Amino acid sequence: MKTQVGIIGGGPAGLMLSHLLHLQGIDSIIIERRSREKVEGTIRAGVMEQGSMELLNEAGVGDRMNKEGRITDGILLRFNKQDYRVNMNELTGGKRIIFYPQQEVTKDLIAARLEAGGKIIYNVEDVSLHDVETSEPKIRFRLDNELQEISCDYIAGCDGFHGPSRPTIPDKYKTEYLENLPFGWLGILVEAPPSVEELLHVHHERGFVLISPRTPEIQRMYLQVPPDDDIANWSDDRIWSELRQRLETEHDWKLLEGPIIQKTIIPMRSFVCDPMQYGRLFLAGDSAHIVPPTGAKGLNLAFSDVQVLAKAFSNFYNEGNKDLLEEYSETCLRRIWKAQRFSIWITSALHRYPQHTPFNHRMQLAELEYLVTSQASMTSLAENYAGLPIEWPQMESHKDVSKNLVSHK
Ligand code: FAS
Ligand code: PHB
Repeated sequence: MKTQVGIIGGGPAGLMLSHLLHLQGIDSIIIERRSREKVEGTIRAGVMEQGSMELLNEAGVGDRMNKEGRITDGILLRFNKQDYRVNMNELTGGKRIIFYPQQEVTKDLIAARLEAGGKIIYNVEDVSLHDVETSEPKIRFRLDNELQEISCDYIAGCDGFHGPSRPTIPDKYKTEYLENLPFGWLGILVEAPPSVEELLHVHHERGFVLISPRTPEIQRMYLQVPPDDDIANWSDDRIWSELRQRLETEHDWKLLEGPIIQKTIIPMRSFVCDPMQYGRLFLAGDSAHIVPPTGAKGLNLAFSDVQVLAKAFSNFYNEGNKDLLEEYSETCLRRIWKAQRFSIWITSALHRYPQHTPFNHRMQLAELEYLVTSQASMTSLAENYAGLPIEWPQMESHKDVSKNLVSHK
C-alpha cells in the first residue's frame, strides 16, 4: 500500500488528522490495533475547550456535538464547605467549554472518515516503523496473520503513550520529561441526574473530588486516591460515603446518587517528549505528552497538535513550503508546556499531597481564597481552562514575550 501520510493510531488525534488532511486533498491511511467497537467504547475525556469545538465545526464534524453537547460558561470551586463560581465566558471575553464525551467525538470522526471514503484498518498487530530518516518511510504490520506494508512520505505517530512511534526516536535524539504524581483518580460513571450544572472542583482535607455533569442521565465523578490503590478496595458504598464526606457544604446542596456503571483508577502523571519529530516521523497527542486530567487538557492538546500538523502538511503539499513542518515540534511544545504548567498548578492547588504539612494545607487555602477574590487570578484560571491559543510561528502573541523583555543596555 502507498499513501502520503501513514497514521498509526485511530484515536481522536489520528482520526482528526486524517480528516483535516482529507479536507486539504491529502491522502492518508490509519492503522489501529483495536477493533472499531473497542475504540468507540473508550470512556475518557468529557470536556472540550472552545478551540476544539471550533475545530470540529470547521472540519464539518460538529453537528451532533452542537445538538447533544452542553456548553457552559463557568466552573465551580468548593473549599471550606463554600462554593465559588468562575465565569470563564465573562473573564475571557466569550470563551466557553462544552460537555461532549470523547467516545462520541470518536464515533463522529470515524463516521466522517468512512463517509468520505477514508481508509481505517482495524485489528492490526506487530506494528513497526522503518526508514523514518529516509524520504520513503514504511509502516509494517500484521493483519489476519498476513504481513502488510505501507510506504508513505510521512508517518504520524498518533498511537498514544504506549504505542511504537515514540520509541522509534533514538534516545540520543530526544528528551523525555516525566513527573509521576503521588496520587491517582478513582473515576466513576453514574446513572443519575446532574447534582451541579457546571464542573465542580472540590478541595477537602480528605482529598480532591471532581463532579463532571456529562449528560442529563450520566454523571462522571472522580475522587483522589493513593497512586497504587486497588479498585477492589472500593465498594460502591465506600465510594458514596467518601464522596458525601468530601462534598459536605454549609448550604443545602445534595449529591444525587445512582447506580455506578463503571469505575476505574487512573494514574496521574505529566510527561513530555522533546522533540515531537524525527526525520519523517511526527508525534501527536498522547504519544508525545500526558497531562494530569485536572483541567481537562488531554484531548484538547491532541487536537491542537493535529491542527498544527495538518496545516504543516498542507503548506508542504499545496504550496511546497516546509517551514511549518520544520517548526512543528517547537510550535506545539510552546502550548504543551503551558498546558502542563496549568494542569500541575490546578492539581497542586486542589489535591492533598502525602507529604503535606498543616502549613501546606493553609497555603493551599490561601491560594484558593486569593483565586476567588482576585480578578487577575480568576482570569488566569478562566483563560487556561477555556484554552490558550496555538502560538503559530511569526504570530504576534508569540512575539509578546519579547515585547515584555527588559534590555538593560
Ligand atoms: P489515544 O490513546 O486516545 O489513541 C491512541 C490510539 O492508538 C488508540 O486507539 C490505540 O488503540 C492505538 N494504538 C496504540 N498502539 C498501537 C499500535 N501498536 N498500532 C496501532 N494502533 C495503536 N482527558 C481529559 O481531558 N479528561 C479526562 O477525563 C480524561 N480521562 C482519561 C482517562 C484515561 C484512562 C486516559 C488514558 C486518558 C484520559 N484523558 C482524559 C486523556 C485523553 O483524553 C487523551 O488525551 C486522548 O485520548 C489522547 O488522544 P490520542 O492522542 O488520540 O491517544
Ligand atoms: C471529565 O468530564 O472527564 C473531566 C472534566 C474535567 C476535568 C477532567 C475530567 O478537569
